[in-house]
Amino acid sequence: MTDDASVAAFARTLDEAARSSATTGLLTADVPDLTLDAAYRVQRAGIARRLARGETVIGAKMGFTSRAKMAQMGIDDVIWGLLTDAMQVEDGATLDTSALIHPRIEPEIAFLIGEPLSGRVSPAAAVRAVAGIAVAYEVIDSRYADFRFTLPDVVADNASACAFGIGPWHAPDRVAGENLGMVMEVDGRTVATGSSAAILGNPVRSLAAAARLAEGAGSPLRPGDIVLAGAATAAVPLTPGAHVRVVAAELGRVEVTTR
Ligand code: OOG
Ligand code: MG
Repeated sequence: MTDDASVAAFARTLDEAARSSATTGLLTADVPDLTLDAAYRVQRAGIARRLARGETVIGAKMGFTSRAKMAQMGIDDVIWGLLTDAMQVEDGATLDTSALIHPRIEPEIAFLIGEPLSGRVSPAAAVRAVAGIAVAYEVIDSRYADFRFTLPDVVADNASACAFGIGPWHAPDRVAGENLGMVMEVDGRTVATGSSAAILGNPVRSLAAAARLAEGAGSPLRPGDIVLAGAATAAVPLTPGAHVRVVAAELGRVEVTTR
């Protein structure tokens, strides 16, 4: 049952779970044959609820673009979710985690789109649409218990999107973005290390995948949009009172403190 009314009801359930800091049951427990297509309709209906509250879409996030994430979550299909302005945390700012369910943080590479981008493009063509590249972190907070879900469930839940922060932008011609060493530290202790090459071999491949998903969704990436290419390592739990720093070779660092 994935008529418009069910899609809207699922979107509402997930949205209310996020807003009340409570997990909700898997959609596939109700609808075992929930298609990916229906799941993306639920995702868009959830975003429409945010837009109705005054938020704006400012880009997209890619999911399961690294083996580390595929292995951690047991899913190996590349997906996307949408980012809104309310999810962005200024570099160095404090994030209040008290209203979150069970947040995790992961190190990412972000792209700033300079030219409209959509459709089946080569990674080289995707790079030509890029105005900037930066180190980033993403805070994910699944609305399902224990971060356990199937592919359609996590797609419907906007790919667990919750919050993100971006370091200083760099010109893409100066930094290629492939094979940059990455480190995530919590309170000065290294909790994850990896390389941007963990993201589909090169994060620009993730950007090309985003262009393909943008075409499927009928919403091309626009100049000024941000694309999070996906985590380079597994995610780690994010607790209150933590200071997290993500560093990428050549791109500098981005930081967040939690309370
Ligand atoms: C889904 C989101 C995956 C990534 O970077 O691979 C993701 C999840 O892990 O809950 O954001
Ligand atoms: Mg991520």
